Amino acid sequence: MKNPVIVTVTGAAGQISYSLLFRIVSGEMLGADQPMVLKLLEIPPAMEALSGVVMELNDVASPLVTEIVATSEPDEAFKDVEYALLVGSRPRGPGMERKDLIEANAQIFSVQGKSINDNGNANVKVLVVGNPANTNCLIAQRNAPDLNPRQFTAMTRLDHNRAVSQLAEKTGKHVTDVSGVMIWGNHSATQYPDITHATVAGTSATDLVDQDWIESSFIPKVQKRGAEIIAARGSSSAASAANAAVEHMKDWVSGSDERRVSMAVYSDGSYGVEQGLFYSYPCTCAAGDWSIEQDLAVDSFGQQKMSATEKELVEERDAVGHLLP
Ligand code: NAX
Repeated sequence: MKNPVIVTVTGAAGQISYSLLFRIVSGEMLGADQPMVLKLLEIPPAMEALSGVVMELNDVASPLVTEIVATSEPDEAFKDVEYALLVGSRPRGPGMERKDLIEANAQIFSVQGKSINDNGNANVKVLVVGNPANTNCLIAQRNAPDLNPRQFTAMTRLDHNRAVSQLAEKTGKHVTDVSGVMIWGNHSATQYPDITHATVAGTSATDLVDQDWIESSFIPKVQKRGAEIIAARGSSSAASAANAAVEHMKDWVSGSDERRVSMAVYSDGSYGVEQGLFYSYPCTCAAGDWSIEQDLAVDSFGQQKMSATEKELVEERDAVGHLLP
């Protein structure tokens, strides 16, 4: 057995965590031979609910869990953290504008970014799930000046998986036949799900579906899938989001075996995107690191979509500009 690592999950009493934590303790994220200390962060009103989640985690009797710490103190939760999954965030309340939501979350993610900077392991890997995920990630990263911006990522893997599933369904193939799908930009309704370099059972996806389906069905379906699930289920996607978080972290840590995955990462200016934004790119992961796939041709339709989602990220960043160090 390896030495235990420290995994911190925020929003640990929420609905995504209710799936996520049980997948983590089963070893699906870091491997069946990787023990862990689990640190769970919540806000004080949710601590009682969190105690119930801790009871259930104890009742799993996972051989991989060496200790569980439940706390409402960020500095305690992020002490020596090696893998931080920032799931908790402030949901939109009645009468709250998008700008108010971004600002409320900016407060949370600036505190957490600073705490990770001051208390976490120097090699910590951070995944932001809580919305608005890309901008929350930016805020956390900007508050962590001692860490490499590459240590911060935001989740667009659920969008990626949704795109894979839609393309498989449309072409009558299995999801394992689909490869090379990618999500560009923001985890929001402006994201650009792109199949121009995807294949289905070895055939170019664009030879199998027409542009009209891509523009009027596929792209809006992936962009608005979250809303479709809320309308049907009465609450937002949770188990599929937890699954995506496990896959994102697993690939980042253990490699994606040259598979293309989508991750919102620190922009180095690739594809003309403004440097420093957290923008979803096609990535591959190896040796505990990610890299942006370069030199993929982008057509004029794609360029327009990529610019629109970049513009939204710039607006979100500017809305919290006064809170960025
Ligand atoms: P829930 O409202 O069920 O749970 C959120 C939890 O976070 C609550 O228990 C709350 O008490 C806690 N929390 C709030 N502020 C906190 C703080 N400062 N520190 C620690 N915990 C805090 O939401 P859930 O359905 O679990 O979703 C969590 C977040 O994921 C939301 O922001 C949601 O919009 C976002 N999502 C992101 C997705 C993505 O692909 N990036 C997809 C799924 C999901 O929509």
